[in-house]
Amino acid sequence: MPDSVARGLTVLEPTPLATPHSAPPGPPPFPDMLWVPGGTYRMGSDRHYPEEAPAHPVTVDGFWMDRHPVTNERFSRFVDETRYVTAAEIPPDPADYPGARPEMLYAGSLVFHKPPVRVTLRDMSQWWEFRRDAQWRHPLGAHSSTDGMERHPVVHVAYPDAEAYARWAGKELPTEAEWERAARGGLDDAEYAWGDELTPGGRHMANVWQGDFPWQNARDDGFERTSPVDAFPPNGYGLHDLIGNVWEWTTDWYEPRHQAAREKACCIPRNPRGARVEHSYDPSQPEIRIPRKVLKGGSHLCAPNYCRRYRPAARYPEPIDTSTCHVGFRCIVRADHATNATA
Ligand SMILES: [Ca+2]
Repeated sequence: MPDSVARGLTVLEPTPLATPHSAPPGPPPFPDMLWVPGGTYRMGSDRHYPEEAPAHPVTVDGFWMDRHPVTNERFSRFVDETRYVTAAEIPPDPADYPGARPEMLYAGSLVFHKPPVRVTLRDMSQWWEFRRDAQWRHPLGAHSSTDGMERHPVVHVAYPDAEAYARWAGKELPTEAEWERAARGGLDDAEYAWGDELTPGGRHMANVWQGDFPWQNARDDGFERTSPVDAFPPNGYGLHDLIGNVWEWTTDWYEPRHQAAREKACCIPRNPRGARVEHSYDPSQPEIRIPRKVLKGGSHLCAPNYCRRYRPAARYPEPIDTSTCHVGFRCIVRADHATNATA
């Protein structure tokens, strides 16, 4: 009998969900991929920024995830083999940007520069500069290179660039729910990927910003800008750098709140895929119809005085055409597709 009886009413018991791949169905499909067990966890947070709320249960199936963000070394191999040209190297079509300033309609990318004095935190143009010579090979502009940064995450990649890489690699990009499941590392109620303290015992667990953003970077964690992808300890699933260093693209369209919590087991979203594309446009720029994806993980520019988004629940909208010096990505392989993958 599937039913239980309470106060004379017949109440249907929820049908147990099939086990969502809690254990890996086989060996990893590629080197440097680790298993993230499927299951139900609380996604989001009610204790921080409003876009993270409400915290709500979701279920995701298990999957393999890259141990760390895609590095310059790996991205270079992709470009060498495919001759791929990234968005930052292609001038934008003016038709897509009505009213855009002419200086923005060139190939290029956004580079952080540290202002020499304290500035208002309400004006991002005080620390973001659109550079016509910035791209993944030249992260700070033409004068810079990635020499010696082979193990740093690739940056200045727009969403289509990340997708193209994933296709080439035989992998996929994660959903927000998958990414957050991975970042929590099994500590589902913790604030951080490693527990409830930002720097347990004074130890820096991720590359973020110490000091007064954006003009004083104390570099207590050892890094002013990006860092090698395994410079900090892994989380409970063995994954490095989900928090800090660079933001990471997910496949979800952004909307400024999570869906309301549905606590009944029958109604918990399974493998949610985010909002609808038409909900993702920036309401403060209605003339620009560039949809926005969810970024996760925070970056080396996240600071306690400005952007405390170095937590698994944190999220940020990014237009799919935008690239910067602090956004990268990593890939996954879902269990269903692993049998088709080749090493
Ligand atoms: Ca740092």
